[in-house]
Amino acid sequence: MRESVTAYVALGANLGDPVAGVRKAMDDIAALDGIALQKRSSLYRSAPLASDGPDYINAVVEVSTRLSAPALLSAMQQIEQQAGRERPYPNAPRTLDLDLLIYGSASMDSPTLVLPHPRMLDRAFVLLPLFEIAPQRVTAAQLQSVKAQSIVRID
Ligand code: PH2
Ligand code: MG
Ligand code: MG
Repeated sequence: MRESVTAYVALGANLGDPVAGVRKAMDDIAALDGIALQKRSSLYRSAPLASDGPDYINAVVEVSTRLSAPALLSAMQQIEQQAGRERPYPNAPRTLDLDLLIYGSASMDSPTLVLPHPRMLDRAFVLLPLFEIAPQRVTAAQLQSVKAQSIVRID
């Protein structure tokens, strides 16, 4: 069996009750077989970036798991589906988005999964919550590069 791997998942929602949706998704991740939830960031509110609709609520969690990266992704997609996720067009508003950011030291580029997440460094709504729970994973220069994006920590 493979060693346990530390992974980071970004949560985002801007439809329905996004605060409740993100909190429930954290609980759903914690309840999964084969995944141990290690850390949850605060929740953050920000305007849609290259998307539309209401403000987003975002957060990041740290998990440890013996699941493979594709199996972890698939488990996250099942939770998105249970939350009523629809994909009418790219970057559409959503009830729940769960993105695999980092899986151990894995670097991969398949049609279904790119690691680390290719856009994570462009997004304050990923870097700030990631920095909160895993400061060793984010550099000062990376934080500096998203400083112009307005984002509020809400709890
Ligand atoms: N997710 C996107 C596109 N834009 N903007 C915010 N503020 N938060 C998000 O989670 C987000 C976004 C694509 O997944
Ligand atoms: Mg996303
Ligand atoms: Mg996604």
